[in-house]
Amino acid sequence: MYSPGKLLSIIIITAVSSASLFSCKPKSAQSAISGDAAGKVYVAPGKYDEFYDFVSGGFNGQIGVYGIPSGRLLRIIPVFSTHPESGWGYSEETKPMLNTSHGEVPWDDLHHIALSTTNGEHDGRWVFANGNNTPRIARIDMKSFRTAEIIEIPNSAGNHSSPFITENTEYTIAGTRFSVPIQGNQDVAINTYKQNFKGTVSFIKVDPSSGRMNIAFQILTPGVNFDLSRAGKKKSHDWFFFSCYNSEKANTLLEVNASAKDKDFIMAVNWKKAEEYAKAGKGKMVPVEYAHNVYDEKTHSATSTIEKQVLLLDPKDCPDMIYFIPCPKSPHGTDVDPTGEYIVGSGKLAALIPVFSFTKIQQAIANKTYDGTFDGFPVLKYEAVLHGEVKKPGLGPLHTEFDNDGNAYTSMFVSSEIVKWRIKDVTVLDRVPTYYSIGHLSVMGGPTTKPYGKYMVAYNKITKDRYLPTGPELAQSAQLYDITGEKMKLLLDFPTVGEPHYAEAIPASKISAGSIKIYKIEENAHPFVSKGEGQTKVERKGNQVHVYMTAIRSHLTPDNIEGIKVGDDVYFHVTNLEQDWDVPHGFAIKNANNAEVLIMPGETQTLKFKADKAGIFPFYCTDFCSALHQEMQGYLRVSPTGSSVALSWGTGKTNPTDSVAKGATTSTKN
Ligand code: K7E
Ligand code: CUA
Repeated sequence: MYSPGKLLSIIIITAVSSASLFSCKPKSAQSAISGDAAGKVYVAPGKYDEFYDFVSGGFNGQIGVYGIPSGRLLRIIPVFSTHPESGWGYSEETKPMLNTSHGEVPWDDLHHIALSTTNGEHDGRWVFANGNNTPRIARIDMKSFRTAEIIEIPNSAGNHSSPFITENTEYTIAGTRFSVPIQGNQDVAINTYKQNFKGTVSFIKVDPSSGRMNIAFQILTPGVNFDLSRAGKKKSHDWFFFSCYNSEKANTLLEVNASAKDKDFIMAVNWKKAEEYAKAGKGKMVPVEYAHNVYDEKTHSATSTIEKQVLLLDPKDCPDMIYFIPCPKSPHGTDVDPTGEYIVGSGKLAALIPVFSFTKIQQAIANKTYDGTFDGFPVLKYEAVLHGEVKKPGLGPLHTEFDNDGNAYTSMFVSSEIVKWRIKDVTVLDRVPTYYSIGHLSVMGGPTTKPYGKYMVAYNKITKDRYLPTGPELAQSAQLYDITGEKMKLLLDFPTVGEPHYAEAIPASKISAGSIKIYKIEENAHPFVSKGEGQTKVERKGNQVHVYMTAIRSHLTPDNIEGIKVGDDVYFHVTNLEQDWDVPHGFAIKNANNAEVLIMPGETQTLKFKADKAGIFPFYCTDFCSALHQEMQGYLRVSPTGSSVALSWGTGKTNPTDSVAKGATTSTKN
């Protein structure tokens, strides 16, 4: 408890210190652009970009895909948020993807991207992304640019230090930003934090051929806040590093109370050892509930399964698995260089950047060069594991990326700049302003064992005067830099969708050739598919009506449907019969409490419509697919409950009610 006087002084200190935490504007706001900048980012009409950049959308819950160096937005991939443009989360097939142990959660806060790697290099297969709020990890297929799987993380809250991956994508991981009561009675007083709140880090196994995720094990940890993490590489392959703040274990006014200590920690986990302990039966299966949602490209449908248990390792039973490394002042990013030897901790409030040596960490462990314990875990002696400190780098270091020449690039939130420094002798080489308040940054291939370098992108938190005003909210922004020379050079500003956090770019050549163009209609195993207009029909099952519909330029079959009654649920199962690239059809119906569905060639998607009033309800194709797209339309007749209008349907007949319940379909020719 604080005395009123002390509390007041804390508040004053907070006010003063937070003022300095707000970013300061770089002095020369109009940046020096060299004459050749435009040429370096110009991608001529009809030409392709060199890199795909997968950019987190933050609070929009999606991923934006941009071309680099042009900064052109190529695609938005819906992940944790419903997306009316494509019907993601609105179609019957995709609704299960957003299911959780708490039912449908149609939004999340997506911060981090991890592209799958083999031997530490991009393999062009999957993109992993985290949902912060309702802990989840998604896997996106780079062939289809679609979310293929979402797994909920139990025993977790605020899944922020996620979904970083090991070198061969053996695991993707999830660490709790919020510690919470884990297992047992969770209805406890918040001020019992120190006794009752714990963290966990989860290791999610990724099947090497299918990409399927499964929670292999979780590790119970002290009740700190895990912020970020990175796997080791090469010599440090077996290790994972998690930055944590709030080692004070405060549960209120963290702004002050979690900044009390001079140092927090990076937690080093020997995951190989953890794997062995798990295999040796050291863990305990504990009851949980979490959703595991998988999208099947053959049935064009997702399933959601609620899983009931998870393997929890208590480090008390698993010696030599976890060590704590002191790290100044609430570290945010913890980043591992391409050689795997250096681990960079970025203390948000620190005036220097510590660089730790993996070799020294191993020596300190072997020699037990400890500096006491934290919650019973050995704390390695700071000086013993330190490679060096980058002195006076700037204010508010957040994240570090690397090139292939032994240099590191650290984003400085408070002083709004990127600082380039040499790892070998921790010497600052160059600095460039960012506009403004940079969060993450991304060097092409920066987190791999062989960074491509060439470009670096800053993802900024504030844009202020960089774009035309658009009311109270301004464009989110990224900035592209040329890093081929000794000096970093600003090339381009480009707005992004949502709030960008981490992003990762991959050479276009690693993905573009494998990109799916169509789904083969003969492989369509959707239970309500119509593989030709001859298979279209309308079936009533109680008050459910299933419309087996097809779409092909430029008509829907059937396009006249009668015999629907108020109170019916009508399911439009629309199959796109096209087998040409880039010919989707859309489907929407007047007054549906729903979005459209957008159906790719060869695919089936279902829109549910509740018939709640009698009348005529027009439907149409929403995607301008041909010269006669505007004619791609039809009518649904809804009659009062108990009406005797028979179920009938067809396309190309003037009076479908003539064809009674058998529903002889007369289609126009293919
Ligand atoms: Cu934006 Cu990675 Cu959530 Cu730093 S975190 S900025
Ligand atoms: Cu099909 Cu427009």
